[in-house]
Amino acid sequence: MLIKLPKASDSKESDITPESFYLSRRSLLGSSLAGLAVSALPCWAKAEEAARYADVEPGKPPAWFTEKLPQTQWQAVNVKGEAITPFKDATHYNNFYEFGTDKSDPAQNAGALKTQPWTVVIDGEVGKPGRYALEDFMKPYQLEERIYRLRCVEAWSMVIPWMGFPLSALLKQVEPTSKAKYIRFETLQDPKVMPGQRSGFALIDWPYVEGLRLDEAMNPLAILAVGMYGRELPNQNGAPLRLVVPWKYGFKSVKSIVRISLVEDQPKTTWQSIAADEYGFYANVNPQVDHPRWTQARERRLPSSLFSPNVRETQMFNGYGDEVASLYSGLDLRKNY
Ligand SMILES: Nc1nc2c(c(=O)[nH]1)N[C@H]1C(S)=C(S)[C@@H](COP(=O)(O)O)O[C@H]1N2
Ligand SMILES: [Mo]
Repeated sequence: MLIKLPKASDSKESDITPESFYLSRRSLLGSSLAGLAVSALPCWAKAEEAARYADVEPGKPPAWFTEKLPQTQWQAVNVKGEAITPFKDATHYNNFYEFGTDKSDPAQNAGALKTQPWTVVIDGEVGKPGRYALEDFMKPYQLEERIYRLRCVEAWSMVIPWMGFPLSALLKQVEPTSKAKYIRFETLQDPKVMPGQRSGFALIDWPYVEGLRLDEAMNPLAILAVGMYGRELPNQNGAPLRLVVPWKYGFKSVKSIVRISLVEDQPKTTWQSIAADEYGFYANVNPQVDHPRWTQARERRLPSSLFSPNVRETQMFNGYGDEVASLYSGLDLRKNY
């Protein structure tokens, strides 16, 4: 991954809170919270929220998604006072190498990906392996909305409202055996629609693979997302199913998942295979452990430009230390980067 980090400057924060934006969004979705939400809004916020809502392109959600929306509970996790990244930035500045290596490639090329029907395979060390149509796979779970920071290893970041369900709920469902120590995720492999898989970008041994230790996967912050900004996931963000682990660098959040395996040994992940000295298995956000080629102490919060780089200090575990630090007690985070 290449990077150009602008010089530090004052960061600008929007004065709008994610909570109020989200409640107003709810009302537009026609949820049962709508009445409450509108009356809770400070009147000064309304114009800007309407503008933000206008930024979200409506998706064509599958029926099961719309059915699950009305009961969706939302939660902004440790992002108070930080603005939600505009939809346009979150959907036009992406890493999804299957669709090209430029940030604009995924938005341009991922439209060709067909996400319905979609099959997810559960296998390995589980009592209940299976092969599911996505709508059946989703049946047991209630959607939740989680507003999280996303910190890429390239030192840019966003704040994204995801919709999904806890990975722990899936794990309970599939009954890992006593041998299961790790969870391994695999992205779709389809060179016909994924130009990155046919190009000469031979560094990557497709499919894209990521993994977590089982106790990390059980942490309540880890979710499988099917939506963002109150709609289903745009293809460039990993439709129809992606992982979100907000205390880790973005590359752990594997997109367009087709296979989830419980395994005994630590899976060999894509970025480790490319450059093990630069991208570790843990990949916990850590401002004290620099990437060999750049500092991780700071990040550019999108939207960011040369004139307004919007640089801020990176937080340990991306600001989620209270929730996850105990997973790593006794582990040398310099060695296990
Ligand atoms: N299959 C797959 N998943 C992927 C990637 C990828 O190239 N392929 N890029 C990762 C990286 S480096 C980041 S930062 C995030 C970006 O997610 P976003 O585009 O939704 O912001 O997706 C991650 N998941
Ligand atoms: Mo990334």
